[in-house]
Amino acid sequence: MLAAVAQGVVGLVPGWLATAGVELLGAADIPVLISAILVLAFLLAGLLGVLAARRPGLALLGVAALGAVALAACFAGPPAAPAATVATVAAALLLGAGLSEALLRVAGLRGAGSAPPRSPAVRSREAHSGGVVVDRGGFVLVSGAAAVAGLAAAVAGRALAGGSPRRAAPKPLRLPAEPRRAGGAPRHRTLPPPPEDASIEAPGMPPLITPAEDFYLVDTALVSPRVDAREWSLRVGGAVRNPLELSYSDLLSMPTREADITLSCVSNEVGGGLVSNGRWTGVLLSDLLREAGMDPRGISGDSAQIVGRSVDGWTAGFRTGLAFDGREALVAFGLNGSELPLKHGYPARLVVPGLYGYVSATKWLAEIELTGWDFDAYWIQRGWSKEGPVRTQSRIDTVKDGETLPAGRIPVGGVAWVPHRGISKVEVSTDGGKTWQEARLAAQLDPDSWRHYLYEWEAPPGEHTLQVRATDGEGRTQTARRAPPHPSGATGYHTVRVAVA
Ligand SMILES: Nc1nc2c(c(=O)[nH]1)N[C@H]1C(S)=C(S)[C@@H](COP(=O)(O)O)O[C@H]1N2
Ligand SMILES: [Mo]
Repeated sequence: MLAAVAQGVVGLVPGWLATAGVELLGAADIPVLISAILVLAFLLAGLLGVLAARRPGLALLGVAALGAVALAACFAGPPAAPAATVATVAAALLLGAGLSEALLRVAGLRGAGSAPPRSPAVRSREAHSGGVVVDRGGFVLVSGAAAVAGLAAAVAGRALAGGSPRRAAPKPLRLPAEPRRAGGAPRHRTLPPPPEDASIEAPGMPPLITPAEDFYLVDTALVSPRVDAREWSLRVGGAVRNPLELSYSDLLSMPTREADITLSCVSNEVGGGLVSNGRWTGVLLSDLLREAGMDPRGISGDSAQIVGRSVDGWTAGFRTGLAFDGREALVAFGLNGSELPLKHGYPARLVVPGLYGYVSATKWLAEIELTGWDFDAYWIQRGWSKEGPVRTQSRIDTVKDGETLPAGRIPVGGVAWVPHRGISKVEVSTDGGKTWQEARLAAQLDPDSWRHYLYEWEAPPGEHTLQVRATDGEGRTQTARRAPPHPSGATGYHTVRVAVA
């Protein structure tokens, strides 16, 4: 319920606030929402608190209005069970009322029996208004506590929603049987297991393919939309000659393929964890677009952008040409051999190698619309840059900042990525960037995947500053210039300080 209200509120939060939240908290996602909820809950609770003390009738009206907004938000949003929704809203309102009552008592603003002594100034104001007066401390206490309660409820809501049976391991992906076509290419192209030499084993090294349950998570949905695949359909429309509407089984009956693609978030700080590597199953976006009567020669001003729209109205958009330049842009419905997990976009999502998620990777995909470049999608409206190509990045995983390690051989390794250009070289510095040593690279699984590297460091005692830098498949080394995630992705070298004893 709170999540639905928050969701409703979030849509209304002005871009500067959302962006401020993002810059403050680093992830284009939940933190923004939570800060927005906090601010709003704080303000509303404060206002109602003041009102409750002065004009209890009006405050009740306010609470009723909030209830109405909550109900509206619940029903406006993605499917919710009506009876359960009404019950939760009622329960939440009662709880809220009880809580405010308790808070007001604690703050000494209500209940004559235990009224603490008041300063003369307060008492004179009290005399003026002819009732209980809220002093500044009380205001802050009431609204602060209510805000914290609101946040706790939101977090609990998300945890509860995620903890329900649907969270259970996603089902194995079952594709329709291969139709017999003499000599034809296989309809469902799968990949062999990753070769041994594509991974380097070392303590702290992330697995080459990220398990679905460890895959990073970023979205604006406090609770993942629950989509019934049997009722779901995907529209392909806008400036196309032959608009389509495909059911889930229509989609799985098209030629499918597996692809190893590293997905990352623009909000990822240098060295951060908002990046993962998945083995995706899906239909080539270009196949789908061709089916809809669109081909690379047909791209016009009206069809310059591919916009993905989710069942909950979130949008992301990128240049149409990118679907046709040979990269494996997918409408994906499988991750690591299973159906997409609910929180990663079940039943289908977009994955475009080389683009940050916020411009491309629409989860809970409902519609693909070909439109003009002038349309600004969700995060563009909130001040993030329009194109969103992934920056070349590398991360040290086997050594943690601030660690103390015994002198001797220390494996310094991790991952480097830049879909869709691939990684050709990784270098490690153990003297804060003065000198660089080439690291051993694992075999490249796919240019769209991150690549393991390892440097065996003979570490002498002392304080050391380790750095890593990667060079892409076109020979360009990542920039040392430090930039924050906003507006187009963090740059700079991941730096780790260690003491060797
Ligand atoms: N519907 C929807 N899709 C979305 C988002 C969202 O908020 N809503 N966030 C995007 C962002 S910013 C990123 S980085 C990726 C993250 O995908 P993941 O959570 O599966 O890792 O999803 C993208 N797709
Ligand atoms: Mo993101």
